[in-house]
Amino acid sequence: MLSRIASELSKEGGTLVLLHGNADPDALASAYAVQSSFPDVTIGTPGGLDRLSKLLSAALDIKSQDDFADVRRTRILILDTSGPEQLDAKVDLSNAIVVDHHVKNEKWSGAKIYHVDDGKSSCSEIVLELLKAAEKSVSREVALALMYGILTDTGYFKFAKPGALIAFSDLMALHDIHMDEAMGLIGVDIDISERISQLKGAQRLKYWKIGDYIVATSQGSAFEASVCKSLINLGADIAFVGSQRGQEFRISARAAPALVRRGVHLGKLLGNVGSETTNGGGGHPGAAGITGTGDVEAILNISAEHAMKALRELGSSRN
Ligand SMILES: [Mn+2]
Repeated sequence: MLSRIASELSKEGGTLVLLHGNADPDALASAYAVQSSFPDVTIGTPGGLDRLSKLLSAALDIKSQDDFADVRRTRILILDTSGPEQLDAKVDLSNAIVVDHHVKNEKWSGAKIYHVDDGKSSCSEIVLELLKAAEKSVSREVALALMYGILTDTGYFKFAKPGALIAFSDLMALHDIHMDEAMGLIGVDIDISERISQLKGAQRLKYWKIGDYIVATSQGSAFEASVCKSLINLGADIAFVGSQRGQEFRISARAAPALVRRGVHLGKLLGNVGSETTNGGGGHPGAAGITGTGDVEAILNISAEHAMKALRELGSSRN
């Protein structure tokens, strides 16, 4: 299948690569590797690039375009996109090659070629195999991009399948790329005002111990979600960070992933706090928020009470 895709991409007329909306580094790295290896490849991003992809594109000077209406190419190659609804563009599937690592999706069955390998942690690994099948050499820049795609799609190897580590180590060895270079490819420096908010959040921290668990609250004036994450990194299991603006308050909440796996749902929890206090709360299991009118300290305390009750019901032991 991969050698058939390689021979299609080598034919005349060029290829328009399309990526899912808010394209992530795995998608962009995959497209860049194809662009560097096959003739006349344009990268189209109908739904734009996400924050990290913008940094990756700046770091490696990867050219892509949101608007490709004027681009005339013989074939379309869709990468890293789990379904047509993720594409933000209408395409003629009968002329499209789809390469993906998500679960097989019947909606792609109309494609000219559909290569899906959900045994892979990233699309970058599949594209690396494609380049090998086509006997293309992998430049240092392409290697770095694919490594970054693998890193970000596996949560820095936390969710990596064995193949991701093998592909990554092959790329390291190929160009003598060290781990710190691959990991530091994108400078995600946190702005000083955000770091000061995190430090102030730690300064104003209150916490409660419930068995083996810790619930923390804090107050600030900005970056509530980022302060929450830093409190979780400091050791809290659940963190609530709020700010007051006149009569209005805003609170962000985060829970450690292990607690989410045990059934804690902060979105529901803050939904309950909201209906008790006639404010609007909700969100995901591990990340939620509540906004409204009232005293932020009072709402933080009520939220912490709810969290402590949830933890007691869970049983106080981590195991
Ligand atoms: Mn991916």
